[in-house]
Amino acid sequence: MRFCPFAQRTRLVLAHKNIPHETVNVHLRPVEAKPNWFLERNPLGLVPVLEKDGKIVYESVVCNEYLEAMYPEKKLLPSDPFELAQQKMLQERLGKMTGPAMKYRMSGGSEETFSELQNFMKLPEEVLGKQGNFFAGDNVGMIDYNLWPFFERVETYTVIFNREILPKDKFPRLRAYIERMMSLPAVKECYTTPEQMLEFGKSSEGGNPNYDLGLKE
Ligand SMILES: N[C@@H](CCC(=O)N[C@@H](CS)C(=O)NCC(=O)O)C(=O)O
Repeated sequence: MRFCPFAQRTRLVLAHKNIPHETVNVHLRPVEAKPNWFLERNPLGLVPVLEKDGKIVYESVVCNEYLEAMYPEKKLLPSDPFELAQQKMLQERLGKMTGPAMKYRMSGGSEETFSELQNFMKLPEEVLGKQGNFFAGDNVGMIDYNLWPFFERVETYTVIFNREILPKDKFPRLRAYIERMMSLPAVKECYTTPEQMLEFGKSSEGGNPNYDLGLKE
């Protein structure tokens, strides 16, 4: 599903590692119309799902770790066990941005939820001060690709509500980080414009998401 942040995580890793693959998109609504071939591969009925040589892997984090193990070139995870644990813990903490981000979106951009979201974003801003260029350190890592879909969506809210969430004066490191990420080929390849995201969101609210939006015939 082309607008799913979790599927995007895995698409980012496939793109980063230049792994040849075929993408099969799936309509997730109506729920009861999910195709059998999909439910047979993932009984949870969630994207992403990977299939290689008849082996099935689902859950975005599991998919990405599987890809890292199967395609070790252009490494995304540290080999030091403690460093790995630290990055995973950080990903859990920063991933919590989805809570305040969703609240902001659902409230229609209320003042209270705007402050809550901005307050949360002080955490990644502070972390970048210690980590350097990326949350993984000097180079882009798995944590960056796993979190990126959420940052991309927070940027979308700036367009939807016409109010900057991460202004340069308050969030200089995050702004530079977002630019750095946006310059990566994998991020460019998997990017959805705020306008498309907005249009997809509107179609979803009506209960009939336009999963094919932007696709050429
Ligand atoms: N924990 C899962 C979450 C995946 C997920 O929630 N995917 C959504 C699309 S963004 C989905 O497939 N939803 C199915 C549905 O809404 O029925 C992962 O990380 O892969």
